[in-house]
Amino acid sequence: MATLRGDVGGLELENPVMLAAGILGTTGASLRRAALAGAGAVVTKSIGIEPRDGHPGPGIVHLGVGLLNAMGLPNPSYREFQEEIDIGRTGGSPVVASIFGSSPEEFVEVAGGLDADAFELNLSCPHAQGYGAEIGCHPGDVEEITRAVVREKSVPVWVKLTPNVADIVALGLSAERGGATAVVAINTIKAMAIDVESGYPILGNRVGGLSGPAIKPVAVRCVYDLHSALSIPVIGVGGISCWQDAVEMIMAGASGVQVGSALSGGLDILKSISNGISRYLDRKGMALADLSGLAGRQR
Ligand code: RRO
Repeated sequence: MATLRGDVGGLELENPVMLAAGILGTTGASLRRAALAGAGAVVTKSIGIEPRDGHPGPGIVHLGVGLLNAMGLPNPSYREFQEEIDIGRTGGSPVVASIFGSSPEEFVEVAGGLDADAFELNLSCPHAQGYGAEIGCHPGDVEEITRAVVREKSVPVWVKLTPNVADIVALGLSAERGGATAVVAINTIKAMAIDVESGYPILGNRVGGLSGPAIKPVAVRCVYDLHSALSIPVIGVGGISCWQDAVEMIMAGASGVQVGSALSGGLDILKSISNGISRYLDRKGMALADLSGLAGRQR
């Protein structure tokens, strides 16, 4: 079968199919399980300075088209998380620490307090006051925070971008200017669901972020636009639930993909996606590098 080994965002991976942030990334045991199930790299749940319980529940609801969540950045603080990263690493795949903060100083403190194979800066959570997209929608803040973490760490720094803006490319260019190794697109799309019997918003936080199949075309477009404009690699995430979705994201310009919501069907999806990509490459007589950004080269 065609090899999928290669560089993704500054990490040498066995395959480019990764565990996305937020799903199964809360404990070392679940990070390890995802790695053993075939993830080329695993991304942790976003970690910050202080412990947080997150938003009041319900925090997640299955809609017909995907998942709507407003977990609200629950995490034990970076001071309690290194052991989980170390356990996660025993799965044999690189562990990427997703981190958040409200300022460059907070990002630097969290990054400085953790030893991981790479960092993914969460500048895109759509429903956390003072964090995520509230900062990450300002190109100047994205650049400043990225630069601060890049100065602090010698491992790859990825920046996860919000699609909830008119111009995601401007944010990607800011991350690139700040020295990011790669950008990750996209976080969830700001959304809402209402229970029609009671008239109440379903989520405890009222609004949240939509993931799953409904957002894949948005993610593909964002990856395509970013790949066309940036010199650094783009990692694609959003609604990938089968190998065809991954191939499409790679054709849009992704050099790696992350899988999140689809894992609610089990971890086997990770291997099934990477095996599907390999078989597709064999059938087409192509290498992975031929596939990346193919859509932008077709005329
Ligand atoms: O914790 C969350 O509610 C959350 C985060 Br940190 C994120 O980045 N994206 C999302 O949809 N939810």
